[in-house]
Amino acid sequence: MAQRLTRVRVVDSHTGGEPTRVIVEGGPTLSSPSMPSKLDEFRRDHDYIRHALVNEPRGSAVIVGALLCDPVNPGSAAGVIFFNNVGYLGMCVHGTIGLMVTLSHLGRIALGEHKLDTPVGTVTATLHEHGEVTVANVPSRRTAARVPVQVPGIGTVHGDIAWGGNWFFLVNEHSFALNINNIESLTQFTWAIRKALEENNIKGADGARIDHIELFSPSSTPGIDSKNFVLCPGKEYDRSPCGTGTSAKLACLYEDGKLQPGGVWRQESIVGSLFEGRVRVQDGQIIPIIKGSAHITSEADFLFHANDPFRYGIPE
Ligand code: PYC
Repeated sequence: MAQRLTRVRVVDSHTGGEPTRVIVEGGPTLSSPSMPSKLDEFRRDHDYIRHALVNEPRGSAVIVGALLCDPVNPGSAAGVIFFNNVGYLGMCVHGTIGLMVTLSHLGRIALGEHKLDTPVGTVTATLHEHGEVTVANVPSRRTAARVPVQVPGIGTVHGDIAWGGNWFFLVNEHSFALNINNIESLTQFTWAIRKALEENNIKGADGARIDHIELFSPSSTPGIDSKNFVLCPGKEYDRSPCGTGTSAKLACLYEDGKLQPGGVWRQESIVGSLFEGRVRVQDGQIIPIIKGSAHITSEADFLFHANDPFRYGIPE
């Protein structure tokens, strides 16, 4: 393989325990005119960079990467494409919170509102003091309620299908304790649901694959509305409450008449971190508003030596 990369600078952060790795120097320049076509270009021409940055030996299955690119809409500060161990995300709220705190750490943005273009729409992120960020996400919606799916070895599981910037299957009725000591069984259960959705051809709108599975239970902490466990596309679980998953949840709550504009939904993650969610209804669309915070964990230069057989990651 010809050497294509020599040095890439990244800044790492975590949002409620979920890591984000932002490429701040040395990444590819994408020349396509729209965000979906920039994503296609990244996937087609530079997928090895995704693989090299988030997978072993430099990364791990839990890391979400972010590539900054030129904005496509006048008034937007930047474009951003999020990626993970197996591919690309439509939108990522924990990643947006991490990105904002990273840009502030680098002195590239000031406190206040900034628009960011993503492959699935433009979001508005507001940087507050002390690493807090509010994200007005893409319009979210539920496309089907209480859909039954036959899960081998388990039986019928019911879930809502909703969009929050990625596609989610949201399950309220199950017998699992949402507890950090129970990660292995939660992963097996949600992975079995994910496979059953595929085998039964249960999809999001326009035949989209449902690649995130979300379980809910009441929280044991007073004042917190719910605790979740979210399985991400690459079989890792989200350490944060998952902002796009919380957006999908907010859309379901609004549709069920359980959350009105002005109300607050406090969503706890499986590791105990918190997002605060609200909805705004604009032109008949549900806009989820998610608030969380991020912390910078490192700055690094990744090196790609021509004699390193694993310089672009361990081949899949
Ligand atoms: O916060 O939207 C999110 C997210 C998606 C996947 C991991 N985190």
